[in-house]
Amino acid sequence: MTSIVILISGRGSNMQAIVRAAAAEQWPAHIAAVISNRHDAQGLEFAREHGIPVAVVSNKDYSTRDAFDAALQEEIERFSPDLVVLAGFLRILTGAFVAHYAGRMLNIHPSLLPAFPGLATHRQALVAGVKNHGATVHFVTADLDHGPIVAQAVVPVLSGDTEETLALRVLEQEHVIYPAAVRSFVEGKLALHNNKVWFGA
Ligand code: NHR
Ligand code: GAR
Repeated sequence: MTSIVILISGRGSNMQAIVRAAAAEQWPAHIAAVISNRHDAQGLEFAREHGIPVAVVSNKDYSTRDAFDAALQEEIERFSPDLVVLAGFLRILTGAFVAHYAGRMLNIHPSLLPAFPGLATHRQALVAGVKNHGATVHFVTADLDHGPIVAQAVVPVLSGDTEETLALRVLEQEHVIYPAAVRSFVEGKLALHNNKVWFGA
């Protein structure tokens, strides 16, 4: 059984998609905890309702990123996870934290990386005038939004799109590719070898 800890900051719809897929498809996995850096994250409610242990480590309680990441790591380690899943988690993580979870931490980013790293990706896409946009699942490395790419989904940018309509089209695809990637990891079909993505049979 692969033990998974999911980190969120808000709505948690990707977390929900993963929790639902794990149950519906009977993955050999256990969602050990959902941890948020914000007390008011909506996703915490869903986790509680589903009997998943929740915890909050508020970045506001720590004066440095190192102190916050140390506290976050301590909380995560209570659940001894094999995999840490960032699902709309909004704090940049320090090199020491990322190194501890090397090869066992995934993120979904709402753009076709390496285009539009950082925040406000849908606005960035509309400003750039790209015809296609999407989402990327990647292993997390110290280099923000530049870790080895696991999966991508492409959606068209349509005339009349706003950040909201575009975000929704991308989010629907996130809910497809993120659970699929996590499933591959728990089935031992996805790993990071020498900083390259390995897919097994
Ligand atoms: N940490 C590392 N080291 N590497 C990555 O690839 C990471 C990461 C932490 C989070 C998610 C990422 C995204 O998918 C992610 C990838 C937050 C910010 C950010 O600027 C940027 C990228 C991502 C997440 N955060 C601000 C900060 O100062 C705070 C913003 C806020 O609190 O609202 O940490 O987009
Ligand atoms: C998702 O679109 C995710 O890709 C994005 O935020 C949304 C979270 O939604 N992540 C980031 O922008 C990370 N910086 P959710 O909380 O409903 O999963």
